[in-house]
Amino acid sequence: MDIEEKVETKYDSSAIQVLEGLEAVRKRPGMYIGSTSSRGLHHLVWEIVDNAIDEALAGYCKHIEVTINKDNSVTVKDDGRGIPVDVHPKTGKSTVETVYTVLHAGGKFGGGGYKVSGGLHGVGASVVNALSDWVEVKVYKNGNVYYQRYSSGGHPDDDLKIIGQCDANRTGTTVQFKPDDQIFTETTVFDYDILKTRLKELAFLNKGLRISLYDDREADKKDSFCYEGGLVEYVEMLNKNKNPIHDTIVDIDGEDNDIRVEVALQYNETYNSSIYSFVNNITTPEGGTHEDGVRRALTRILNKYAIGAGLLKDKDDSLTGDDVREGITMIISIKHPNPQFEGQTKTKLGNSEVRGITDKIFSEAFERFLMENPAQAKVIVEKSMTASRARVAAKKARELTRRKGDLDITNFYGKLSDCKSKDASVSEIFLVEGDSAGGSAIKGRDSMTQAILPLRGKILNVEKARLDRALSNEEIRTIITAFGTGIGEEFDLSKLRYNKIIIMTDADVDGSHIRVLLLTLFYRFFRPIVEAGHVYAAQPPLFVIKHGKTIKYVLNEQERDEYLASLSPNTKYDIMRMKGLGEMDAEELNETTMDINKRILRQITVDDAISADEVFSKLMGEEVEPRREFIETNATYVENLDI
Ligand code: 0RA
Repeated sequence: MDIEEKVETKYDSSAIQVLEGLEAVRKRPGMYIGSTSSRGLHHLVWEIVDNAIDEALAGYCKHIEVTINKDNSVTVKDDGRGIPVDVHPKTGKSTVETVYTVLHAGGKFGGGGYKVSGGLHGVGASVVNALSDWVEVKVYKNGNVYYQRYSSGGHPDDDLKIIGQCDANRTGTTVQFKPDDQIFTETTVFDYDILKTRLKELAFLNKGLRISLYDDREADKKDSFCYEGGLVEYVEMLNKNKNPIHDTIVDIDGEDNDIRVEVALQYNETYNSSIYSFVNNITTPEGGTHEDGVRRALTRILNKYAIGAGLLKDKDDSLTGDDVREGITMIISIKHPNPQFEGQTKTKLGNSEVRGITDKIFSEAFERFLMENPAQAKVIVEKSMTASRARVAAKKARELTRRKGDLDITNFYGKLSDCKSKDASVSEIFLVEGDSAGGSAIKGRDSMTQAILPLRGKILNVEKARLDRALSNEEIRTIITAFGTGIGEEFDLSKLRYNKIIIMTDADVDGSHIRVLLLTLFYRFFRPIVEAGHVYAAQPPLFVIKHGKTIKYVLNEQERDEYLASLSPNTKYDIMRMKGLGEMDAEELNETTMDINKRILRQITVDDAISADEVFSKLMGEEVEPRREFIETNATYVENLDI
C-alpha cells in the first residue's frame, strides 16, 4: 500500500512534534478534559462519542453503540462512513493516524463535514489517545478492515494496516480505549448511570439516532435509546408527572443560515418554568442568544394572541415573561457551525445573529400552532393570565412581607441567631431541624461566623405552590429575609449574606424529608444559590466509638467496620449509635457536625439540571404513585440526594 511508503518517508520531524503535542496533554490533562477525576474519565467517552454524533449529523450514521468492557476499557462503534484512510496532505500520515495523534485535528479532516457537536470541550480524539494506556481503531470501508493501535499515551504501535475483509457495503468506525491509570489516579472505573443519562439525552437531542449502551462487566445490562420524536418525546417525559394542561406538544424544527433550530414545549399544572437549552448538544444553563430569541418571541406572540382574542384589553395588563413561562416545559436545541460561548462558565451562547433567527423560526411556528389549535391556545393564554393576576397579588404580599419584616424585626431576630461577622465570604448559616437541636447549635457554634436558624414546622412543599402562597409561609419568609437576596424578579445573588447554607437534619426519614423540601425550595426559587455551590448538607455521624481517651465519630456502617478493623485486636472499645441531633449537647454537636476542622459537609451540586427537575417533580409533585416508586427504587439516592 502506498499509504505506508509515504508515511515511512515523512516519519521524521513532524512525528516528533506530534508526540510533543500529546506529551503536553499528559503533563496538563486538566487543561484538556477539565479534571482527572471521574468526570474527566467520562469526558474521554464524550470526546469519542461526539465524533460519531458528528457523523450522524452529517446524515451518515444511524446507530452508535457504547460498551463498557470487563477490563474497564470502552468501545464506541458507529455505522458512519468510516474515518478516511487515505493520506492526509498536511501530515503525510493516514487521516486515521492524524485524527488520533495530532492535537486539534478533529473537524479539520475529511471534507464537507457539518461539524457541530462538541464545540465547548471538543478537544478531539488525540487527547483521548494521549490519556490512554492503549487505543485500537478499526475502520470498515471499501470491503476492508483497517486497523491501528496506539499505546503508552498515543504512540502508534505500527502504521494503519488492512487486517481483513468485510462486507463491501459495510462502513463504520470502532474505537476501543483504556484510560491510563497513571493519569486517572482517582478512578478508572466507568459509571454505567453517568453514561446512560448522557447517552439518553443525546438520543433525545438527535431524533432518529439510535444509541445503545452495554455493560460487559454485568450480565444482561443494556439500554438502547432512539426517539423519532426527538425533543417532543423529551418534553413528554419531563411532563409525565406534572399533569399537562393541553394535549399537543408544540413541535418546531427550522433552519436559517446553516443554523438548525428545534424547540418543543408544553404547559403543565405546576407554577414552575422548566426551560432547558442546548447548543450543539451541549447544555447552556446560562442561556444566551438562542434562548433570548425564543423567550422574547413567546411573550410577544402570547400577548398578541390574547389581544386578538379580546382577552387582554388594557395594555397595562400585558403578560410578562414570567407570566407566560409559568408551568412551561420547553427544550430549545440549536446546531450552529461556529458557536461562541461566554459567561462565567462558558455555557452561555454569545452569537448575536442567533437571537433574530430563533425568534423568527419560533414565532412563526408558535403563532401557527395557536391559530390551528384554538382550544389549546385558550388554555395556554388563560394559564398566563392567571399567572399575571397572581403576580400582582404576590407583589402585594411581598410588599407586605417587607413592611412586616421591618415591623417584626424583633420576632425575626428572635428566631435567627445571626453571626457577628458581616463578611458574607466567611459567614455560614445552619438551617437546623427542630428547636432543641437549634438550641444546642446556638450554644455550640462559633458565633463570629456561624448563624443558626432553627426550623420548627415542616417546610411548605413549593412544588405545589405559587410564589404568593410560598410567601405567606412564615418559615419561608424567614429564610428569604435571612438570605438577604430577595426573591422572584428582585432576586440578587450578590446580596447573599452567607457563603455556605448548611442544612442540618437528622439521618432519618423525617430528616430526609425536610432536606428534600428545603432543596425543592432552593431549587425552584433560589436556583442560582444552588448552582453557585452555596448549599451544603451537614453529615451528622451515626456511631461514636470510644477507646481509651480516643473518641471517634463515624458516618455509617461501612466506616464503622473499617475503623474497628483498623484497631489492634485486643483494644477494649465502646460503640454507641448516635441519637438524633436534638439529643446531642452543644459540645457534641460542635465536635461532630459544626466545627469547620472536623465536620463533613456534602455540597449539593446540580450537575444535570434536567435530572434534578425530574427528581423534584417525582418527589414533590401531585402524583403519589411515581413518588412511592421512586423512593422505593432509589432509597439510598433519596438519603443522599445529590442532585
Ligand atoms: C470526515 C469524512 C468522512 C468521514 C468522517 C469524517 C468520519 C469521522 C469519524 C469519527 C468517528 N466516526 C467517524 N466516522 C466518519 C467521509 C470519508 C469518506 O467518505 O470516505
